[in-house]
This record gives sequence, C-alpha cells and structure tokens, in this order.
Amino acid sequence: MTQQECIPLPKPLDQLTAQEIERKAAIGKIMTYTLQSLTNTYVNKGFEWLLPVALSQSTDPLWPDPGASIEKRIEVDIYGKPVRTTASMIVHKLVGCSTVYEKLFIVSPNIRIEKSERAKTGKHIYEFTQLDFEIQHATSKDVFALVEEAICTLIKGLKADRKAELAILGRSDLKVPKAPFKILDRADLEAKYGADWEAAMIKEITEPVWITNIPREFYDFEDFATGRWDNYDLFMPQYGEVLSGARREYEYSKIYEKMEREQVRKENYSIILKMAKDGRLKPTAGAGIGMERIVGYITGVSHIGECQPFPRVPGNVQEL
Ligand code: ASN
Repeated sequence: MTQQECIPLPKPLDQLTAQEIERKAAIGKIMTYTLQSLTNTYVNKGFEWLLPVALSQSTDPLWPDPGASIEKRIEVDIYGKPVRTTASMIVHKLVGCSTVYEKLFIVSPNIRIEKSERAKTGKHIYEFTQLDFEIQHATSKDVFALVEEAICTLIKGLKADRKAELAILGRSDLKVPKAPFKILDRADLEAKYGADWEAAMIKEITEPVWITNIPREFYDFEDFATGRWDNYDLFMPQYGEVLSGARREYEYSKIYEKMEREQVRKENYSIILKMAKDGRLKPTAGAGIGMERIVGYITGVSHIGECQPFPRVPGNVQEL
C-alpha cells in the first residue's frame, strides 16, 4: 500500500477518543485564529466583507481546469428557474468588484462533488470554504504582496499566541515564511519535471512559491499574443496548493472567444458578457485562499477534512 492509500480518514465528532478530541479542539482554535487574522488583514486594508450565496443561476464553470475532478454538478429548480450550488463566487466577485465594491472578500462555502478516489489525496473535500477576494485595477504583483503579508502575519501571530495548540499538533517547528515568495513558471516546471511537476516541486521547495501561467477558465487573463496566462497558485513547501487566482479578463471579444473555444454555456454568463460588451466590466485581480487547506498546512493534519468540524470527505456522506 502506498502512503496515500493509508491516510486515516477524519472521524465524525461523536466517534472521537479523548486524545482525538484534544487534537480536534487545537485545530479548532487554530482555525478560529486563522479566520480572525486573515479577515482582520483584509478589513484593515479597506476591503468590504460580503455575505456568501449558496444558490445562483451562474456559478464557476470549473472548466477547463487541469486540476478539476467533478463527479456531479448540483442543479435544482426554484421558483421555476434552474439554480446551481456555488462552486466558487468568481462571477459574483467580478460583478461586485466592477460595480459597488472596489475591494471585496467573501468567506464562501464552495460545493464541488469530487470523485470518491480523491478521498486518498488528503487535500480534497466536497464542501470547502475559501476566503475569496477581488481588487479593482490590481495587478498580480499587488495580489502577491497582499497575500504574502496576510500569511506571514498569520503564521507569526500563531507562533506567538497559539504555542500550546501548535505543540499538541507537533507543529512547534512551523516556520514564518520569508517574503517576497519566489515566482516560478508552470511551463518551466513542466519542462523540468514532466506532467507530475506539482508533486516533484513541492518536495524540493523550502519556502512558499507562486506558480504562474496555468491554462484554465475563461475569466483568468490570457495574453493571446504570447499564449501566457497571468494567473497564479500559491504552493506551501512539503504540502501543496493553498490559493489560486488571477488577473482577470474584462474585454468582451476575448471573453466571448474563450467561451466559444471552451464551449462554456454562454447563457449562464450573460451578465458578464453584457457588462463586458457595455465596457462596464473592470480590470480586476484576486484569488481565493482555501481555509481548510491553509489550516491543514499549519496543523500538519494528514487529511484536510480534520480541519472541518463536520468532515466532507469525497465518497463519505455522514449524518452531519
Ligand atoms: N477563487 C478562485 C479565483 O479567485 C476561483 C476558483 O475558486 N475556482 O480565481
């Protein structure tokens, strides 16, 4: 059996032993501290904190995305109209940031019914929460600087204020990263390590790194002249991805062309298309920090479902 196949799956609350309750409580305290520290950083920088939605006609297509493995999309009728459960609030972010809220964030539940075999990765859950933010007229560099500050402040704070919990979790050696983080190009990594570049790169790095230029959904900015994508993922050493985001497309002709190319259903994105056509979609940049992923990194759990009070492990449906 490989190491991945023997990852112990997170248990429901009522089945935890006394020792497991102590660990779960320590993870809970780290999650609370993380939510407070990250949201403080954004609020203090003038971001508006929007409430999330669960059902919309338009949600993230999650396509084409080399990392996606969605088994089922949830669509129901309400009031005679089809709505989908939120896969991410990217569309809401683009519309909100182009109209009322120049800098915004949402602590948003995302439902992605991952294939059952993804239970083994320890990094996938079928409902997760992201701190999803967007900034008008921002560049990728602006996003890098903001996230680096938010993460370094968080880890520094945890090391000072949550020593006991980090000790319970065997994470007293957690390192405060050194900003600015390195920026690497996905194409270079692919050339160096091949298709499985992620796994190889994670093992080698000792500090967080930004990976740019990843072909994916229509809303991430692609330079049609060079084929380069102005988007990014943040990877933590010995762990993996904790954030993804981009500078965004805002020109009608490019968005239209990409939707055609990728066969995205245009009728689900009519607000985006209309606003872009009218010149009302603004250039923005943003990203989403996976809360269970970042807390999973900090706490060193073997499955990120352990960071959820009610674990959402692919293939495992519990009473709560
Ligand atoms: N939150 C991501 C972003 O801002 C989108 C996603 O979760 N698919 O680009």
